Amino acid sequence: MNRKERLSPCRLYGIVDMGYTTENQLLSVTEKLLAGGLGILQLRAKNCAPERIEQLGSQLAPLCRKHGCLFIINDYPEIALSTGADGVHLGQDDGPLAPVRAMLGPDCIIGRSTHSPEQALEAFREQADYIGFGPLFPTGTKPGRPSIGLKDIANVRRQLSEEFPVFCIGGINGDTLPNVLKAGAARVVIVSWLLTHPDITGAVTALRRTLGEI
Ligand code: TZP
Ligand code: MG
Repeated sequence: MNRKERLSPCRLYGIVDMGYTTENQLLSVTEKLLAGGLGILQLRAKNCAPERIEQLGSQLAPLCRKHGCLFIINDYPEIALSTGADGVHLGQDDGPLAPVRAMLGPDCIIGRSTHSPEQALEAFREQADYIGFGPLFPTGTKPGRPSIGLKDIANVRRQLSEEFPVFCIGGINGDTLPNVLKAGAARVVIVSWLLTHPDITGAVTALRRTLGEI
C-alpha cells in the first residue's frame, strides 16, 4: 500500500506537540500513542530549532514505521525529506504546494491547515492530500486563533470529493467529540486532550472505535 492508501482509513490524527511534552517524554508518549494503533502522527515543535526537530524526527520516523503509523513533520518539507518522514504539514502562510510537491515527490503526503470553507476548497484544488479544518473551538494549543465553530463542516465535506480527508481540529475532547461528529465530521485531530490523558493508549483505541476506524 502506498502512503495515500494508508492515509485513507485514518480517522484519528495525533500530534506530539512539544508544548505538552518534554524532550525526555517524547519517545515514551509517542510509544503510548502508537500502542493504541494510531495511524497518523505529526511532530509539532514550534519552539525548537530546525536542527533539533531533525534530530527528534529522525528518532520518531523509524518508531512510527515499525508500528505502521504515518509520520508527518510540521512546517519543514526539507526535514520531512531528510528524516524519511511520510509527509509534511503546512499552514496558510507557507506558500503554494506545487514547489513542495516537486521537492517531496508524488508519493509524499502534504497536508494544509485551513480555517474557512474557501481555504479548504483552495487546498483541495492545490492537491493537498488532506486538510486540517479548524480550530473548531478555542484552544490553548493555538492561542489567539479565532474558532470557527461547527457550522461549515458538513458543507465543506460535501463540496470536496467524498473520500478527501478533512481532519477537524481544535478543542476536540471527550466532551466535544459527539457534537463534532453530529455536525458531520468523520476525521479528527486531537492534541492536548490525548497528550494529557491518564491512559493515552486506551484513549487512542477508544477514539478509533468511536470514529469507526476499528
Ligand atoms: N491547528 C488548529 S487548532 C490546533 C492546530 C495545530 C491545535 C489543536 O490542539 P487541541 O489541543 O486538540 O485543541
Ligand atoms: Mg505551520
